[in-house]
Amino acid sequence: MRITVLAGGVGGAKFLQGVRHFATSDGRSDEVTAIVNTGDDVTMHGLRICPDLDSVMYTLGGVIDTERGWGRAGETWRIKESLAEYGAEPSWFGLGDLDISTHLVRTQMLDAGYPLSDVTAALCQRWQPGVRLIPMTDDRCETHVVVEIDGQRRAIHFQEWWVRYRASLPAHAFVQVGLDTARPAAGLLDAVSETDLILLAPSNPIVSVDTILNVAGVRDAMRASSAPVVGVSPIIGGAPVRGMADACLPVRGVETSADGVAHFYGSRHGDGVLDGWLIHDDDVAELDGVTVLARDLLMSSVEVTASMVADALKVAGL
Ligand code: FO1
Repeated sequence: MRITVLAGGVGGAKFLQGVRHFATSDGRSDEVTAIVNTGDDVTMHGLRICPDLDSVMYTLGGVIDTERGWGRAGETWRIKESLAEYGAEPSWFGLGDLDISTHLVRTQMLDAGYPLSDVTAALCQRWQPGVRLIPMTDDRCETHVVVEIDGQRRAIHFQEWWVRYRASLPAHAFVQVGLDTARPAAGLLDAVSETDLILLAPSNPIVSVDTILNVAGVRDAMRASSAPVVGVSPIIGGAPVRGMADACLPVRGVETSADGVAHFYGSRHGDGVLDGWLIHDDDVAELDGVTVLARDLLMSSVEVTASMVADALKVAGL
């Protein structure tokens, strides 16, 4: 079986660990492809940084700092300290010494003309994630957030809003610079049309999953695919499992609930993408034409997360 997952960073990476476990357990040898959000990408200190791709790659490669959820385990910060001594900005964003090697290789390859999808494949040669990682686009596309600072309305990079301000500045809008001309990365549309099951990871619905869906042709390819689409709710008991999705959902008028997110993704029978929706035991959701299943959605172990994939198959009638 071929399984394609749309994913963001930390939550997406954890979910993919369970998908990979499912795909390799009980004698299975399913092929897993992850289509990863690149709207969080940014250039700092001349280096191209792809936080979601790296969180997925490091997590599946077994070298993530599990406490932070980003960057390498056993990291040191000598370069960050040295940059601070120069007064080099931004000082609010930390690049670890080990992590910088990834950004150096990526930046060199991009500068040499390789597309991000090839660069990602090359980096994955090193970490062997066991899942094919495809960035949503090879084109530059970066999420910005419209906020008010000192009475002035300004658009700042998503990383500045998320990391520097901890999403505490009220967001008026998200603007995805470059998204209107971004084309799906090589292999992406095939991974959607030539698959048996599509999963929406419990990632941030607005700045991760919807960003991927909004790359030209992706939503249409999902709606046209013969593979069922099953989403996993990132909201448990009315709050995001992790991250600060509740700072993003209201910006797009979405209620922070399993039902609100289900309606945001929409049913494939309407103008949305979902055939199935997994929600947590205590939550409720109802959407015409979408099979809803309530179960434990806390990713407490890879086995529990893998059992979500088994339930997604049931919901999809596979
Ligand atoms: N998150 C932080 O909270 N502080 C940081 O200094 C920081 C640095 C960083 C460097 C590389 C990288 O790949 C990720 C990094 N992150 C950092 C995490 C990340 O930027 C965000 O959590 C995501 O973009 C939101 O999904």
